[in-house]
Amino acid sequence: MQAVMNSFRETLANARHVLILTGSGVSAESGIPTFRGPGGFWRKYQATSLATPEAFAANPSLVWEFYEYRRALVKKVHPNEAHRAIAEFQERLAKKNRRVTIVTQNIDELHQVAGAKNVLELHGSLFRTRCTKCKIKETNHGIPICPALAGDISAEPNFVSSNIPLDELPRCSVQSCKGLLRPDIVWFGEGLDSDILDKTSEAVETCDACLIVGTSSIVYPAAMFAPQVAQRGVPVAEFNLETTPATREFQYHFEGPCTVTIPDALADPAAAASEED
Ligand code: BV8
Ligand code: ZN
Repeated sequence: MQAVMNSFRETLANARHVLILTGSGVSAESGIPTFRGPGGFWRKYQATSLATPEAFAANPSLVWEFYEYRRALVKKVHPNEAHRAIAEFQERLAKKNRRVTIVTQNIDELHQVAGAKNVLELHGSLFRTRCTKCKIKETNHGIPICPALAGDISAEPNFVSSNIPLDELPRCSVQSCKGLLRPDIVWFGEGLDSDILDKTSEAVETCDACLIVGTSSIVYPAAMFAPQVAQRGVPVAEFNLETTPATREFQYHFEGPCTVTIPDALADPAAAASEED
């Protein structure tokens, strides 16, 4: 294993533009449940059944309770060794005029909290809202996001919904609008932001090394990018607890918790060399 890791580290040492794609597995050890692990449920719902425009239209209170629960949870946790190693790697390469593009499926902003720059959020963020009426997008880190969503939001399986009246859910701050806000998050069946997709495609086309970290590679179009890099003949390394439907596409697969494997892969060769002296 170490010889294989050394060969991948060698690839990174010469790379001019590294693409790092992450999924919920990179935040798992910070205490945020992944989608397909045991934590993929909230109350009696599959997370993915609430992450849809239909669910929001049918019961906006329930969907806001789901997202406020996750906003409050994320505010209580911290980036882990994998987030930090990725941010430090990006900073170190930037000093040598080499690029590291970070593309995440996560909406927890933990890469940014760890210091990563220009993170491309394929599926949006828990801390941005979009007005369903005037479409204005606003950053919002407030907990609770509105008085009606204050207090401990239950995750108890039998707790159905607080049925918060529409006018007490988050509303647009534009006086003449006051429209109902939604999380600025890409739900199933919704298109991704075209500017984010363009920047991601540019990185897929131009990178000369790629890491894919903590994703089951099930959700599209996010699952398509790393295989596209591999098809260009560029080395791709998958970091996961297990193999995935995409593993066979990649040159490397490093099995284990990413808080162990990612710091090992991204460690500064100069620091390692000076330690040996
Ligand atoms: C679109 C925000 C069209 C919401 C998310 C049938 C076939 C193929 C595709 C489809 C289909 N039916 C429908 C589709 C399309 C659909 C899709 O792909 N569905 C899947 C389920 C089949 N995609 C869409 O709907 C997308 N939009 O196609 O629109 C369109 C186009 C133009 C115009 C209009 C419409 C939109 C998808 C985005 C949905 N939003 N997130 C929210 O978060 O609430 S997706 C959400 O789920 C995440 O963002 C992420 O993308 C996905 C979860 O996946 P992972 O991150 O991989 O997490 P998971 O739990 O699955 O895996 C964790 C991994 O980490 C595991 O492998 C585990 O082993 C590993 N791990 C765990 N711990 C660790 C670890 N690894 C290392 N260390 C550890 N410690
Ligand atoms: Zn508005």
